[in-house]
Amino acid sequence: MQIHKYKAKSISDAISMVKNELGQDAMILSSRKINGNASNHAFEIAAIASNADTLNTSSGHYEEVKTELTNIREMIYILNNSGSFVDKLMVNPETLLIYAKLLRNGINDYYARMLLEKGGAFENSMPDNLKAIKTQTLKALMEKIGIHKPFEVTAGKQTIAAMVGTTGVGKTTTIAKLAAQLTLKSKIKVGLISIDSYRIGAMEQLKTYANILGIPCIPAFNRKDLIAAIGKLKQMDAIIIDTAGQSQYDEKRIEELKNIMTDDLEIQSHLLLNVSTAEEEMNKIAINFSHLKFVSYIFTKLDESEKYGSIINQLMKKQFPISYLTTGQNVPDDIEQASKNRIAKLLFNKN
Ligand SMILES: Nc1nc2c(ncn2[C@@H]2O[C@H](COP(=O)(O)OP(=O)(O)OP(=O)(O)O)[C@@H](O)[C@H]2O)c(=O)[nH]1
Ligand SMILES: [Mg+2]
Repeated sequence: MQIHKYKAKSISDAISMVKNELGQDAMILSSRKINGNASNHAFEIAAIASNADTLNTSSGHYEEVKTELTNIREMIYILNNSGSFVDKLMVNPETLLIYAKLLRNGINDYYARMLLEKGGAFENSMPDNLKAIKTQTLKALMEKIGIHKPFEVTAGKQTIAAMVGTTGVGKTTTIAKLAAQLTLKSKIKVGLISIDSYRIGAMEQLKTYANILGIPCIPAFNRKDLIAAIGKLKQMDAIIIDTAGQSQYDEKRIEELKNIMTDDLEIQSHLLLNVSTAEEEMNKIAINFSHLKFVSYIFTKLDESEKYGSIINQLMKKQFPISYLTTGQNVPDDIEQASKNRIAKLLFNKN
């Protein structure tokens, strides 16, 4: 396998030289800036031709090379389609790897650029190595996102939380996980209320969990019932309210729920979002459910996705913090209190 080296004034020129001489599928092994002078960058790329001779080693190695090749194609695509942003990326060429990783993770292009910018990745003073750029980008992310802890009990003050969201997003299961963890681990007294007059059996699901835990569970079909149920549970440290799943487009039903959980009851709603929901749809859900004045996001079903960009995109919008992440169907284990470190890992797609 022969390694060829190419030097050029810009990385795009160097890549063109590689493509011309070694073909479209040439594999780039490394790229580096060889002149620190800001006004006169020079780049060196090391590459090999991608013919069968170079790939006839073990199948493990072949797979590795194939992945690398896909990544290189993706980077060439990014370079060809980023307009003047390419110049910024090339101040520290390692930035390109991070940028590609963010986009692959489903991070919105706008936020990917913003985080890199805020992290100083385009500054000449930034050391051109992956670790330094990643650390700064993560720092930029951490400054942008907020964490909420709904059940940090302040002495004498009762917490009333409600889980709201679209059908099947995981509201009832999440309540069961939370009720179990709060009751068993945190020794917090929890009572449950179910506002679901739409689905036969909805109450039964919640009641089953409540019976196992030995905690109260009360149905409520209207505002009067809800006030009475809250009254019955006034000795509890926390009340968690389950609500019927709503379509984000069914404004009438969202309004109905708002008329049951009126502001004076001081209920803190949390909006559950499935991580696999497309960004545009997630935006609509957040906007339409905002009538319920939710105070945090709970992202569900992380175990069913390989990309977590949707979480970062939603949190970067900065309106609401995140409280929990759910990672599977097991009650009570598959739930985690969100933390900045956990979200930081998700940025680079580590679950
Ligand atoms: N894989 C996975 N499944 C989950 C998770 N959370 C909930 N589920 C599953 O999603 C399905 C729906 O969960 P529910 O808790 O009934 O959802 P819901 O939001 O209460 O549904 P409605 O009351 O019908 O609106 C069930 O099969 C749950 O086991 C999760 O984090 N990961
Ligand atoms: Mg439910």
